[in-house]
Amino acid sequence: MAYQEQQLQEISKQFQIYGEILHAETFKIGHINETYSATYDQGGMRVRYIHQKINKNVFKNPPAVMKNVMRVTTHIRRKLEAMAARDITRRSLIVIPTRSGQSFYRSREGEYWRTFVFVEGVQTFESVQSSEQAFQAGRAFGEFQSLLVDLPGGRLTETIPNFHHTRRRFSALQQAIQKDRYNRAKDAKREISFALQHESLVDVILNAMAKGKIPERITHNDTKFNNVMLDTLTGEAKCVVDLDTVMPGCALYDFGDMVRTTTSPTLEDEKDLSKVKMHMPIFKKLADGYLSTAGSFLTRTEKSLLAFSGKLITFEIGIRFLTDFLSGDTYFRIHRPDHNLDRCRTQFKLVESIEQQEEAMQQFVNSLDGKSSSATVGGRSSKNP
Ligand code: GN1
Ligand code: MG
Repeated sequence: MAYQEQQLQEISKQFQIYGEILHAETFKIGHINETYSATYDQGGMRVRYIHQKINKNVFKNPPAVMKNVMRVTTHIRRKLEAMAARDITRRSLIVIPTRSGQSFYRSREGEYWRTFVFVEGVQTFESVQSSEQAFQAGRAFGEFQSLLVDLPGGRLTETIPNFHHTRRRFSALQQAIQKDRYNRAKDAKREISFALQHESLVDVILNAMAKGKIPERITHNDTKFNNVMLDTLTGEAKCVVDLDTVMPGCALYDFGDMVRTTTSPTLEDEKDLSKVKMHMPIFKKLADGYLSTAGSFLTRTEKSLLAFSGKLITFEIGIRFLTDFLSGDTYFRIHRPDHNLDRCRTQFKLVESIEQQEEAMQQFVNSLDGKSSSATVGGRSSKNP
């Protein structure tokens, strides 16, 4: 994925930017979209914008993605304005329209591009540096969910249907194992057996939702720690980014992905598995942060499954990496051979670490809700479903 300067020059002209592009560089290396930061001369000032190409292989309907993003960002901005909040342009993404007033530009080649205001004075991290950062992430994603509880205008589009449908993710893995198109199953025997042994996890939240015990909410669905921008000076969470998967979902999936990406202060593809461990003090701060903003609207059942959700989503992302490894690495961008297998191993190691500490995690979660016994859903212990 080489950076094509000329192409970006062309793209930049499509948007309502009152400046001349000076230079651009590849920005965050996510697994899916292509992202560039571009510096412009705007009336003698240097101003930056983000240009991003939407991955059509993953997002089949980019206009629907952008419609969701517009609805969500506009609503959040209005609410922040109504609260007379400060620093609003650093607290929610701002989409720059095209010259014809659209939220995205479709190039001649049929590629979809969008542009955001570059938020200055913030940093993102690939792994947590302190438990306070986990608190900030929890607070920011909880606030994001809470600002969207009253989004008007009907249900958001499911930009990737069944995104966190863990049963379907599990079935996809079973199929990939069966096909073994690249003859890679032999290299992932332990991971495959770990995955198959954990099948009982996959229906717990789905069943609770199907029975109406857990409500559908508007959720972010990709609450990786590197999707929170922290103020460089104060460390405070300013803005959550990567809104492509904001859609109807389950609040627990968001919390679960925060557990996955904050409680072990290691990279997602850490090869030294002895370093991969769920840190209880970080989990506590994360839960405190999340409940400080989401606590008021979450139900008791949702709260009772917070610890479990961490295990589930870590497992889910682990099986997605494993499926992609077995299927020839067509979904997640890789940077070395076996990268998806390494990512899977890291996730499964974290699942094990969560299992070892799950009782303590559950006790902590219960104590937050003023309860002492392990919560149950559908008559089953949530810590050992
Ligand atoms: C993908 O591209 P990125 O890094 O924002 C993926 C998430 C995974 C994540 C794992 C649309 O997110 O679901 O949790 O990788 N996004 C999509 O790092 O599939
Ligand atoms: Mg993403």
